[in-house]
Amino acid sequence: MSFEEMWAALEPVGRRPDGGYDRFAWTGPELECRAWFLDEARARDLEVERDANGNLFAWWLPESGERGDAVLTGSHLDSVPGGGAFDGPLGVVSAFAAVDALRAEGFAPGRPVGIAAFAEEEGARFGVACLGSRLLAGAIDPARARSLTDGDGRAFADVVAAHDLDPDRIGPDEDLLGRIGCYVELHVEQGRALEVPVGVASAIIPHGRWRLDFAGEGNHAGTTLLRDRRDPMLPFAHAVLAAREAARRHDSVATVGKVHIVPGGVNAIPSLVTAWLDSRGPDDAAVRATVRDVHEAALRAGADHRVAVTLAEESYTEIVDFTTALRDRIVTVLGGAPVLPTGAGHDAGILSARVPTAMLFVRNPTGVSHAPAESAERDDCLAGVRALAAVLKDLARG
Ligand code: HGY
Ligand code: MN
Ligand code: MN
Ligand code: MN
Repeated sequence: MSFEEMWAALEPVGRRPDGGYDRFAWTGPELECRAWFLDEARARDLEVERDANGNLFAWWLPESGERGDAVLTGSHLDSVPGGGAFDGPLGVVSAFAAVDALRAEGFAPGRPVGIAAFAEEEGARFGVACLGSRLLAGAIDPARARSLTDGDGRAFADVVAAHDLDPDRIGPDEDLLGRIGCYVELHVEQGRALEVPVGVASAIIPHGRWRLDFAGEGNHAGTTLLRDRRDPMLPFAHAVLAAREAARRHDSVATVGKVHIVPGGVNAIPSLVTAWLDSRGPDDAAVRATVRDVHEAALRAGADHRVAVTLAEESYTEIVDFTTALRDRIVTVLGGAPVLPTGAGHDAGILSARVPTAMLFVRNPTGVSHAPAESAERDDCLAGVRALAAVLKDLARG
């Protein structure tokens, strides 16, 4: 099956009328994407593996049957709410297409070649980004992961159990990690820096997510005098504006989103507002100073309105400098390529703490991501497949 045919099969899954995607971990559309992955793997006689965390792997084993020192590629199949078509799936479809291209030219790998689809990379259902790769790499406490809940209050432990995974076995898999020699992830560019079809990642900037809770007093919107109100929306609003000010001050980027207003009626003052702060920047100091300023502004406004404000760090990723030797080798294989950092988090960023890791980017003409306008031209996608195939061939030689 060609790249175009695979893309055509996957593209409609979970697409909303506005062109965005809702592929949340272990929900209908994402389960359909998982089934697609397994079908594509079996159609190629690749050996399928699902780890205890729900990450999927398809292995192209060498004649020798050797399973160690594998060259792993792939990405994720889940999306943010209303996300684009390419963020994640482009890396997985390109991986299958690259294996097809290598087989078509008669290449026989001396090392295993693996294709991964990591679970809950966006953290759209359980709140922690790269949850599947964090569990695999030992970058999150399994007990904490088990207790994570989705918007309906369903615990991660219960959801994975409903899909034949043992919640007590989630966590680092040293055997699997020990079999991975390196990981190369192809991903659509999330920005508009690339002026040629394919680039190579230098780094992922530091980034994290914090949860803000604003606890006031629910009351009637019509009969409660201003002086009697403890409206959590006010300190929340201060936090939103403070995020932009702090980002400007510290040369970072900060976003307040995923807002949950309880109870949410138009004629009731809410009792609780929960929001998530996403802060990213050139270094840890900038990221944390941004969060500090937002928190202080929210606390000040909270005091003015007798609203309790709490801040909790949900996930944090230090700067990821991709493995220079691997990166330089890839640039050489490609005959030269632009090398650029990214402000987006990736499973590659998590795995880089455990195995040599690199990323390829495919040009995105709109530069938009995490939204329906996310795009990549067909010719650039095929250039990405050719680049990935060349890199896998170079790395997987015996
Ligand atoms: O949030 C991110 O940066 C990534 O797209 N998961
Ligand atoms: Mn994303
Ligand atoms: Mn992604
Ligand atoms: Mn009433």
